[in-house]
Amino acid sequence: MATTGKKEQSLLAEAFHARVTRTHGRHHFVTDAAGRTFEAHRRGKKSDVVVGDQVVCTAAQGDVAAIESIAPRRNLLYRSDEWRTKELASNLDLVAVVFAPRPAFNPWFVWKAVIAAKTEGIAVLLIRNKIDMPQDREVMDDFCTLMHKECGEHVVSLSASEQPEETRAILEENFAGKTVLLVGQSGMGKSTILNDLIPEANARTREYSQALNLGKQTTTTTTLYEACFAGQKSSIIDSPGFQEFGLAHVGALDVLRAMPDIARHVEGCRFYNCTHTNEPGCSVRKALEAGLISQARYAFYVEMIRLIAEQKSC
Ligand SMILES: Nc1nc2c(ncn2[C@@H]2O[C@H](COP(=O)(O)OP(=O)(O)OP(=O)(O)O)[C@@H](O)[C@H]2O)c(=O)[nH]1
Ligand SMILES: [Mg+2]
Ligand SMILES: [Zn+2]
Repeated sequence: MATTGKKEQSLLAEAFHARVTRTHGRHHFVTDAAGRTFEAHRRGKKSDVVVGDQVVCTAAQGDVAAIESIAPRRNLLYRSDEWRTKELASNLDLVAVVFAPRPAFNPWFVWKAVIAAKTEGIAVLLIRNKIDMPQDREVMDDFCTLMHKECGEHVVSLSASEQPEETRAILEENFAGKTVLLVGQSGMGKSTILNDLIPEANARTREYSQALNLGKQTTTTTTLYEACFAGQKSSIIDSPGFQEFGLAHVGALDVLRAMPDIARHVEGCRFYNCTHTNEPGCSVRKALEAGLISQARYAFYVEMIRLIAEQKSC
């Protein structure tokens, strides 16, 4: 991403609208409607800028613009634990959750990402990557069937490194006209997917075993890239992988709303405020016993509810 030259900087004298395309500590980068990219600092000491934000900038000192204000966000995807909140990106049309058999398949990560996105009202696409790998094939097949059939999620399967053309065809169709955030654990292939779709991005990718040995992700900053898919302006945001999708900010209703495979059985519970964990006369547990709900999904649900109850009692 090139910053602008001297000539264009004179244009900064006037206030202008732009979108935040990268943040790195207190250094931000914004791109205006004409596609020009500037470094920009937030006015004052605020550190509330997130990739995807629509902002108004003015010229500050030298060749750095000043972010004066942030437009109200349509949505903000974030994760959180007891102590802190980590914003991922804002104003999204789609959260694409990337998972693969290696370095490690973790269904709970995917399920949590789905809850986080749905809590913010953002659509989800599940991307099963590395279908060329033989490991855990059946487990992954069952997982995808469950997510599609029982949870109504849209799942696509691809091999970003081995079949870049097919990957591009599948994803261009799903990403056209949208601002899409790629999320997933480190090494799942997010940056490889980005490079398939936008070769100019030239994002760094790395053998995950190496990456994990070093104990850090290959991608270190969240960055938005613009593209044109199917004749429509589209954006892809690549983000650094992380291991745990903390959901300290969600409530029991958010969890249930994002889990239709459980929620469809709640009618008929004896108690109107049934948590579906241990109450008598619970129709969710009845459905579980009848084999209508996946044991793994139910165990996940119970753990989410337990964590929420634990936070409330603190
Ligand atoms: N076998 C196989 N390997 C893949 C595939 N896609 C990506 N990889 C490899 O997986 C490794 C990790 O890919 P990256 O794209 O760097 O993963 P990432 O999700 O961006 O990782 P972070 O930036 O650390 O979050 C690289 O060695 C890729 O070549 C695939 O479809 N099949
Ligand atoms: Mg990456
Ligand atoms: Zn119940």
